[in-house]
Amino acid sequence: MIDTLPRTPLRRDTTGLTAQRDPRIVHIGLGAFHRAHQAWYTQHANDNWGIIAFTGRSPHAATQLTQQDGIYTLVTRSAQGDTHEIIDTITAAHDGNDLTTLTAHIAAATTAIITLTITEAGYHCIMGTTPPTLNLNDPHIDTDITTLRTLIGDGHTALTTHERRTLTLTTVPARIVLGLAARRDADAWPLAIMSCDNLPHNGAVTRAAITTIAHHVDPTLAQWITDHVSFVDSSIDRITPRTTDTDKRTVAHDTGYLDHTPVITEPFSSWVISGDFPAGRPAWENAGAQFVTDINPYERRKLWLLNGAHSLMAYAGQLRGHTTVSDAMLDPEVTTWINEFWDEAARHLTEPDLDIPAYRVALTQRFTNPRIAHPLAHIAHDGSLKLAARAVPVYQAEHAAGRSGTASLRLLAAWCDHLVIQHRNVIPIHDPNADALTHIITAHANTPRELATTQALITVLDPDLAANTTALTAIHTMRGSF
Ligand code: CS2
Repeated sequence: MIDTLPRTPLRRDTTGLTAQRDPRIVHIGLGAFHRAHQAWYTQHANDNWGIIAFTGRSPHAATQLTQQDGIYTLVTRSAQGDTHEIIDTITAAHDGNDLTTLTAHIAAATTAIITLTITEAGYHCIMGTTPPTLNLNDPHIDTDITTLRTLIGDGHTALTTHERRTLTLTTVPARIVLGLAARRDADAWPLAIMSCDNLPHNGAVTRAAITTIAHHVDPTLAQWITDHVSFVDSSIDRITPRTTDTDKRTVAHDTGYLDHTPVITEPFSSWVISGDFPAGRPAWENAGAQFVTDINPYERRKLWLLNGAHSLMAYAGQLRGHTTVSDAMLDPEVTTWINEFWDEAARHLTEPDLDIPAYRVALTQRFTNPRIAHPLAHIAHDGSLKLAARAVPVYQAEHAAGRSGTASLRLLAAWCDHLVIQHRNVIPIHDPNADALTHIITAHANTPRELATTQALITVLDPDLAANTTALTAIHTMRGSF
């Protein structure tokens, strides 16, 4: 339908953009969130840094963006209306499977920072362990370590260029290890790697994933990484639902440009960063980024209050027939559960700078923006990882303080019910632990509401929690109450 609109193609020459940028950031995970967040901050840092972006899961994103010279429209959508801005910080977009190009850019002396938006699952770490641990039982990691050994490790053989080119690595941490090996060989400067994913201690998780793989391939490389790479923590925030075809038509209509890949986002945005950038960084503070020494309180506030409420709506809200965040917010039962969950979380977010009352008011406004159609089905993905960061720590803090943590456990009860209903409706479970979860539901097909089913599902999320009889009984009792 968009093709019926006679519009000027969105290209650098048609928009008159002439900015020359220094592409000193390599980004992996070219999705809408990166383009609404880090690319926007880099543009508003006003110091001409550019980004070479690689796709995470959908190579198509690179093709689309390349056809538009890397530029796109960012639509900031408030309850009152839309504003449009052309973002031009992405100087090149590549398929993340193109290991030759990725390796060359990671090794380039000009590269100062690698940023990541690869989702919680992309790190292949076991959630909730301190320190974070790479899941070495993950078959993708196992295969990638074997492949890397043929490329850079002790088992290195003289592969032909063709042989090297045909090898694949499916995990992002392994791809980065390959790039860092080339950087070491090129004697390039230290650099920073910064995760922009919703994980607690995301810098430490990234470090664990990358250095553990390197260690299993070539311990001297692991040491080089320890000495030369700074793993930066960041807490990121900007609600950015997927762009729909209707959005594309509206953008073409409103701007006069035919943009095949615009991004729709909310007015609010936040980026809290902690760590060193040994080869420099854009002045992101010019765009409002906050640099702090202790990121933990900010990280917890975001993960528990925003993401926790999102997950609650994704499970309980969908069970009650809602499809978007703003729909679910119109349901008083759902908002009561959110507020109860926020009360529990807020008891453990006591640093005065966090200003929890104002944060809660702002969140309510953001969630109720009726013009942002944020689908709950998408937020519901990867629950076994997300809830480990969003609900379990709040329960643990409540439990340690001698309280029941009922509101946090309700989230887990809603997740169990959601999984059973998905399976019943023949909707595949989207989760890195989907096989285990599906197996449990199938094995308990005649007794989906038995305590044993609840226990088996919660074991996938957190075995210690599943062994806590009081918590398990509370979760089980709340099942079926949505
Ligand atoms: C959401 C997040 O899909 C999800 O899990 O909770 O993507 C959320 O929209 C962002 O973290 C907002 O910054």
